[in-house]
Amino acid sequence: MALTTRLTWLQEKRLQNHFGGKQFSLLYKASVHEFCTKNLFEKCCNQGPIIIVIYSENDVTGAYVQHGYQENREVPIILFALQETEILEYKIGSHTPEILFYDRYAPLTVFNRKHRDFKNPSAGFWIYLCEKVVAMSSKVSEELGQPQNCTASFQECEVFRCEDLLDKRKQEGVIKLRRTLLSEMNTYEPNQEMVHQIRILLLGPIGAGKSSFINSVKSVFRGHVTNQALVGSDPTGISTKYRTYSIKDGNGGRCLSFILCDSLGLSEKSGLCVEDIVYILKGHIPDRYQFDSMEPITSRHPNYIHSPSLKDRIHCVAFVFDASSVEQLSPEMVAKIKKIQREVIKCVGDFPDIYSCVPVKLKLEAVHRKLGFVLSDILVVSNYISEWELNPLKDILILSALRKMSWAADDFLEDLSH
Ligand SMILES: Nc1nc2c(ncn2[C@@H]2O[C@H](COP(=O)(O)OP(=O)(O)OP(=O)(O)O)[C@@H](O)[C@H]2O)c(=O)[nH]1
Ligand SMILES: [Mg+2]
Repeated sequence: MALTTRLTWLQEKRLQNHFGGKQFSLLYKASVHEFCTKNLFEKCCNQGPIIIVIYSENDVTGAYVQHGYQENREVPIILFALQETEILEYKIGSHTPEILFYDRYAPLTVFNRKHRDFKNPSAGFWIYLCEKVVAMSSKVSEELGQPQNCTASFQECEVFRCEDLLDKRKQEGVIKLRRTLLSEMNTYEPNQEMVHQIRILLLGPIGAGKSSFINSVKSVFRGHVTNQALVGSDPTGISTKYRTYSIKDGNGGRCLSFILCDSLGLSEKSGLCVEDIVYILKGHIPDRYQFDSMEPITSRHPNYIHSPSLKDRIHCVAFVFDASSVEQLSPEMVAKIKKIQREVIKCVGDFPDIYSCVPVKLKLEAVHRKLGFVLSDILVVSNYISEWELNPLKDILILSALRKMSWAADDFLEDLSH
């Protein structure tokens, strides 16, 4: 299921303005990541300020955690209720954000300790994530305009990272850089004029964000958020066909000089087979080819490209990883990726591989440690997944990644021409 918020556009804008002009990025959604506090804290730890939103039948309530969730650190928490015309709030002072959550599976002693530790018991606001119940003390109910001693079941819980909007000077700088990058990629022409368009293949584990990256690139050039490639979460992979996407300048404009190629995700047991990767790299696999994770393509396939030319080949490979789970890649997956990397080097040459991840700087080190690639080749992007509008900062990351990929393809073409 795609990670999209339940907040309406208006609700999101009102909350963003209320908490000082923030930008929201959805980190956790209970119906996707399970109603489980462990998952919630894993996704939301060290992300800076966060906002927790609880959706009950008639109400939207929640908590704004100004300094974010850091394990066992006390931070100011503001409870809120989103009303028709206003947002009611109640500051409960400094607490560890864990104080808000009670997991059914936590031993009773933890629950008791939590309540005893709560310095201001009148400020009670408890989210029973597993049971989908939110409870408030009478003081909180009163302050938030809720029925007295309110205990309500809820359907959804979402947590967003809240980023500060930039001041005017920085904003202008970002917009200028975005314009420069956009024009650079709009006018980009492959090195050596050996091909008209470079082909960039995205590889990575199932659910890493390959198709979302393609949608993000398309959105940047189209000028509004668009979702052509199917995205979502499915253990066996959402994208099962080989798809090549041309990128157009604006709506229906000319095709730009790069094609992004999407494939079936990698997985320990099934997923994309290494043999098929070699066929893709050499240009034998046609657009819309339906992968079979048990058997690679053969030359008997009706659309098999028998004599691929340079334009059909892959000129750059970008590995995509989800930064929130890159540390948990299994040894089998790491071994598979390293094997693929060796194949890529054999077929495409020894040019830098590009790694795209969501924006958590520390993660770069983790990817570097785990897979052994040069830090400068690891790029950070944040895809358009639940946004309503384009964001120049996101665009800069996406365009910079694309620019680096085009440089890598140029290096490859230059190598061939010597
Ligand atoms: N928070 C966050 N979530 C993302 C980002 N990019 C993708 N996602 C989410 O990750 C999930 C998988 O994204 P996809 O783009 O379908 O991933 P994929 O690699 O194409 O997956 P398969 O086709 O199944 O192999 C979706 O729920 C996306 O909303 C991102 O930059 N940030
Ligand atoms: Mg996909």
